[in-house]
Amino acid sequence: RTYKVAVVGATGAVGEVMLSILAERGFPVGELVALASERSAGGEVAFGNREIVVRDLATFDPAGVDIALFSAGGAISREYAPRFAAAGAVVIDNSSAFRQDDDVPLVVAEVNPEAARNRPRGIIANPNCSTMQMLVALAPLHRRAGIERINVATYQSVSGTGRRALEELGRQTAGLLNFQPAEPEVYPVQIAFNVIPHGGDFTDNGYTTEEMKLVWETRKILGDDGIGVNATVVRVPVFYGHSEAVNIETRDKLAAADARALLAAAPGVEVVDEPVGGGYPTPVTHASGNDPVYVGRIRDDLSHPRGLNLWIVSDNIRKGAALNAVQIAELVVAEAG
Ligand code: A2P
Ligand code: 11C
Repeated sequence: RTYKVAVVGATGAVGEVMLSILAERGFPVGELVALASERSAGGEVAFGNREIVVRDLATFDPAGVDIALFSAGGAISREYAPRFAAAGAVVIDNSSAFRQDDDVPLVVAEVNPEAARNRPRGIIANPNCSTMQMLVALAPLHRRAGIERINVATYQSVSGTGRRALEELGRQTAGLLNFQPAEPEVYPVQIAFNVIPHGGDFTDNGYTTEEMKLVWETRKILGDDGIGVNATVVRVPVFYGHSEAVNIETRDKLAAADARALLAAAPGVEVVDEPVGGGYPTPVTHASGNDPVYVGRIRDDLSHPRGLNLWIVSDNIRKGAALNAVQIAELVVAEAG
């Protein structure tokens, strides 16, 4: 059978890639509905080799939608996702609106696919991009050696912030090269030729929301509240692809060579780890536009008997958002047999 699929936020940085991945993977779409705000209603978005007219979410009747992929921000999800679910759709939500709710599963397709089946509210949450790529790589190591603590510093690209941030990086870069001052709008300070230790919003404990998501999303997805996560999130002037310098401490010793072998066999992972120039993944050389989570720089921690270092890079819009959402939709479709 085929499915009526709605993409909410179809004109956004994630939404447009959801559409292309649905087409690329040959998802059984009977009818595709592209939804966004009134501002872009009437315009067109690409779906495979077709153009689809964008419709206004506010006036759309969700009756008959089988699967809805949401990526239009938390406020839109909070308002509309329950309405789509009530109308019978399975909602796969890319925002942070429902991720912490006990009755909403938080699913990484390669890590805890079975969790997608138990969705009492008809909503499945898609994790944050930085958690997503980290856990695709760490879950196999956790299963083998028991991760007790994760220390992570991220290098997150501007596409994670959305289309306006992509434009801001381009505009500031071109401007500065032409001796024009950078005028920050999306970010609080200049992003071009700079790094900013700030992702999301600041919370009461001094950490940012992007940092705290790494803490509790990791525990929920791995089903282990004992894992310690120490995170620093940094925004860097990269268009697509998040990078992460990760140090783990495991219960059992996991040597770098063993970790490399485990990762080489892990679903969704590609190991790029040669100790020579270019023998490691970067956003531009590997991740951007591609599906895998790339892992390199796998090293024993010289300061800790059960410590291990890794460098994890992935396209935040693909595996970090749109691809995993479509993989969840594939899990839902597979349930039907
Ligand atoms: P629109 O293009 O009409 O503003 P990004 O994360 O790249 O900024 O994209 C956000 C997505 O969420 C866009 O598709 C945007 O549509 C959509 N969106 C934002 N506000 C609304 C709204 N009030 N109703 C529906 N879609 C919205
Ligand atoms: C970023 N990870 O790079 C973010 C954006 O919770 O889904 C996505 C926010 C989220 O800023």
